[in-house]
Amino acid sequence: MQNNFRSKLLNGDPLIGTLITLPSTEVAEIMVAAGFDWLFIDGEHSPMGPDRILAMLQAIGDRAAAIVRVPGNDEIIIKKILDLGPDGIIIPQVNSVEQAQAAVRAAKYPPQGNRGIGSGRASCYGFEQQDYLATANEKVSVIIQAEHVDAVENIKDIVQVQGIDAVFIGPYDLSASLGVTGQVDHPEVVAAIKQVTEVCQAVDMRLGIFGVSSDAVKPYIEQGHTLVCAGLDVLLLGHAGECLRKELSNLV
Ligand code: 3PY
Ligand code: MG
Repeated sequence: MQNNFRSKLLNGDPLIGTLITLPSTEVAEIMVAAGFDWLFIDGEHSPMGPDRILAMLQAIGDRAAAIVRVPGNDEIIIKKILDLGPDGIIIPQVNSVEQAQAAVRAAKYPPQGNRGIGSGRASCYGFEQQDYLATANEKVSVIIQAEHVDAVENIKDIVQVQGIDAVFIGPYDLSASLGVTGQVDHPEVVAAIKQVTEVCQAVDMRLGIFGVSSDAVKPYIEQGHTLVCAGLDVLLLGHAGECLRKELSNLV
């Protein structure tokens, strides 16, 4: 865990990350070596469960920030993942104030929430228990995803929920909820993202977004999104392999 990811996030520092979906500690190490500020470890759309996520966090150490997307907005899974000691969590599909409140409740120790107390890696297996209990609410980032038309409709109220550090837009699920599945550049998707962006900026809420490439995220960086996640391991590997194969095919 890094001590300063949350303060950088709240400060609006640019944080460039990439999405890790392969359950490979080597891939995590490679992306650390590539110099990303943060790694988005996907517990939602990957085979990774808590055991593998633990290994990923151990491989990353404090050389990059590690943010885990939990598979759902569920207090049992949120506490299990937080006990592994990530720098923060991303909660998918937060579409209402009630869901945002539930996410914060599960992620924060009392009095802000009702996160259960364990003695996992987060607290150095109990050796740093008191210190972790005293500081976790301030150190661990809670990031919710706006990725459904319902979230767009409710965003003005969602951003008022205390304890949310950033809103991370999921353009793909958003496109599906708008009936234009996968068309992340469709005008309706772009308009929905603009609406979320404007509401967040009006209240100084930090913003993030995913895109498959630097071109995909560039317009949003220009609009002030600071928590940027570009590319994903499988596509990076696949594209590099395909390019190499094509170059060689042209020679033979
Ligand atoms: C989406 O585009 O739906 C995402 O969740 C990206 O992380
Ligand atoms: Mg999504």
